Amino acid sequence: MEGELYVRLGYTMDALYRSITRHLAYSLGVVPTQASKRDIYLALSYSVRDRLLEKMLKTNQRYEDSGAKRLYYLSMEFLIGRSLANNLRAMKIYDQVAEALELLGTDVETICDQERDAALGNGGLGRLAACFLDSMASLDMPGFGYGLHYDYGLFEQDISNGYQREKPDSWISEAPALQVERADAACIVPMYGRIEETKDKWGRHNPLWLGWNLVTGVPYDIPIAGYGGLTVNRLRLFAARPSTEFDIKIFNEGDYLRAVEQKIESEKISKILYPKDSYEAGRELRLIQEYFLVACSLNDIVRTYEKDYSDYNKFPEKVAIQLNDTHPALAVAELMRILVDQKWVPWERAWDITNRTIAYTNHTLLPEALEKWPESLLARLLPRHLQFIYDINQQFLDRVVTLWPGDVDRMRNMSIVEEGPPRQVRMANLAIVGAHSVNGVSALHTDLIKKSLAPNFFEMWPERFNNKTNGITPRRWLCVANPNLHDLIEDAIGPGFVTDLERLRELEPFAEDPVFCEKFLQVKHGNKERLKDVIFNTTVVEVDPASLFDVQVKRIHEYKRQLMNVLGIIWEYLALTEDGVEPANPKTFIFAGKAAPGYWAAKQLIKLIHNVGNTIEDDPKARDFLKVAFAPNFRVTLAEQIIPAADISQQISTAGFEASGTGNMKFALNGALTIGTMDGANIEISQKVGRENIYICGLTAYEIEKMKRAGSYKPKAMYDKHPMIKRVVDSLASDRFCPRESGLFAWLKDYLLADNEMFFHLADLESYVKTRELSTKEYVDKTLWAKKAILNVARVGHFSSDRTIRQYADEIWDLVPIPPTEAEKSGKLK
Ligand code: GPK
Repeated sequence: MEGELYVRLGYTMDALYRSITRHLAYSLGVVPTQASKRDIYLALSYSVRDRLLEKMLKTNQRYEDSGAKRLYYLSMEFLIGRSLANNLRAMKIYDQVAEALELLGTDVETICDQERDAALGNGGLGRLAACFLDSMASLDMPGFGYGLHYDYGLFEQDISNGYQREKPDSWISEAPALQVERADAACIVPMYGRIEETKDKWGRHNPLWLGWNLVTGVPYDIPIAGYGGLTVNRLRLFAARPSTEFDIKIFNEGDYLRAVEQKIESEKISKILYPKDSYEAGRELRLIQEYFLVACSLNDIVRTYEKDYSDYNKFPEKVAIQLNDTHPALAVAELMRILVDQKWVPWERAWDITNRTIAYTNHTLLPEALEKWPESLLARLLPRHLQFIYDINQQFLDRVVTLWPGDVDRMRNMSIVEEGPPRQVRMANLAIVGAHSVNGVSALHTDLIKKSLAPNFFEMWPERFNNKTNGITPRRWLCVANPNLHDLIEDAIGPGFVTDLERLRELEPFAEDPVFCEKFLQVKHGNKERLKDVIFNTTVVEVDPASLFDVQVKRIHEYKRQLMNVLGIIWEYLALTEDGVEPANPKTFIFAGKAAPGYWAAKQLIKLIHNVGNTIEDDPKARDFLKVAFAPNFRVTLAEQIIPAADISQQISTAGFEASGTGNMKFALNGALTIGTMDGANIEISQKVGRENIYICGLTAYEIEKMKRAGSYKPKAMYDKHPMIKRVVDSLASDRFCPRESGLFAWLKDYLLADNEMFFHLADLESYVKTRELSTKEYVDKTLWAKKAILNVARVGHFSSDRTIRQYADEIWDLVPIPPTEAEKSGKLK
């Protein structure tokens, strides 16, 4: 039956071949024999896009017919990476395409390798959004992403003499093969202007927002294929363009230059992704971006709703809006403004609708990442929204006063507007007050939200707070990234686990099967060989696949403690070269990650990693046992190459700081063992895989918090007491790792020994180093290692983003799947 269906769908090798050659001729204007790899990549992408768009239209029709509720995921970031191979796997045409490409004298891997990453995100938060889109489509759920169509994604990282250099990432050239422009669905966004206080014909207070500037939002749709290829949802990204109406007016007034200036100003809005994973205080353009996303999205959502309904009573039953962090929190004010000012819904009723529609996910407790915008900026940019924020706040504080009369501290603490100077609007408070659900992203993180971030809100609305532990899509992080492991598992337990990841449990007995263990280790070795080439081609460092690959890849941030990893490496280096203690197995430390361009300490760490690596490489006593490689330009595609090759996954954040982590899940799914602190989702991972199959070290969040409060962390005392800690820290203060750049790392000694050192590096160092030693020792016993790694794979199914999305759908969104009809399944639908 499958064969016949493929004919109807145009998914056979023949049909795909014809489609590729047609696109070569008619979309690109080249003859097949003269086509470059890039041409073939584009022609294939267009062929895939044709088929996805067809399914997207059918999916949309199915949703419309069902009248089902829809979920809109508002996010400033969607870190998609490459799409082609992922789509070929989802549509199950990878093999047919491979054959068709052979006829064109090339191969599918080479062609997929032509694609550049869509890096429309910084890290975890953006990649989570991309995994969620994949899961919603794979679960046949009407869930759609809304984001910004940045011209420039996250910067590209070059390394020069160990220092990070940033280069712009012009993603836009890649976009046409992935998306369709939907000029028909463009919208107009007002900003700036003033309020005129008027009265309506009944004499009621009627403020008018006048004199605004207009910007046009042009949507681009990227099809998101669910696994199996029948449900295709869309990610809608808005680009800012000058409003033609406004333009024409100025042109007509004869002010040509001002009109052109205006045009350039408007287009700035979607020009670039801000490269910081916490927000940029006071950056006006960033606030404009956030508002632009919210305004375009809500316009679209309301328009879609109005196709079927003439009043707003059913809005919360047909629409759910999830805010990915506070970046789109202005949605609370914008939805109120639309309902009250444009749809004439009474304020109280509008508030009820808004609250029942919107839900908010918090992703961090870091104080510097909590968004606050100056009231003066909002007054200028969004005067009408600010009025709604005041009204919401007034109403809310009235309730607080009734519940806790006279508790001024509590009021000050909970107020959406923070007393100045300068007075600021707290976006987290706005989101918590405006949403019916507030969720954290791991059990520990949610607990800390309740206890330390927002205890007063939790006391007021305990039922509002809930946990949704993050997950990752097994389609990308297993099928695409590690096809050989996928095939090995499928041989063992049969198909179906890719959409039902808990079924990996069936692998458990194979952990005792020597033949399976041997094959498992072979797959890992193959992946390490593949990574060896990637590293050699980008760094000229030659790594040995027989060594233990110990990997830490993620944003460079003090709380993630790449520095503690380096201290561990120096410890092992000194032990080896000065005390003659060899590691149980040769080790390769692999790092990758970007530092925010303005984050000095993070950039110094990149330099330190390089210099420590060079010192070791120059030392004949050390170089056969230890090696350090920093792979430049970390991105989704590099993660897909590194993670399947890892033996050890380092997840060593200061407990209480990493909200969840998702890299930890990707590594475990690919059979790496975790060295980790009791932070974020590491805790839940350890519960699932079993304490004996993970290396846990360091203080707990509770212990850290206690020491902080008591002021009892005394790193200098630890340095004085522990000779090895002293040697490691002193080596940094010396020029040992910077012989040609004297004094470069001296600051690190002061940093590490300061009583107010926020991230407790030295407090965890000894426990960490011991744990590393144990893991290296156990690595030597291949049978033991394979068993533990396989048990990690077998028991990590819980962390599929399918599970996460089901929980969001059941517990927050009230969203149900709308599966393909029989006609869609047979491909007979016209
Ligand atoms: C959290 F607040 C933020 C942010 O601005 N960017 C970002 O990537 C991450 N995050 C957390 O740091 C991770 O612990 C978490 O797994 C991820 O968001 C997804 O929830």
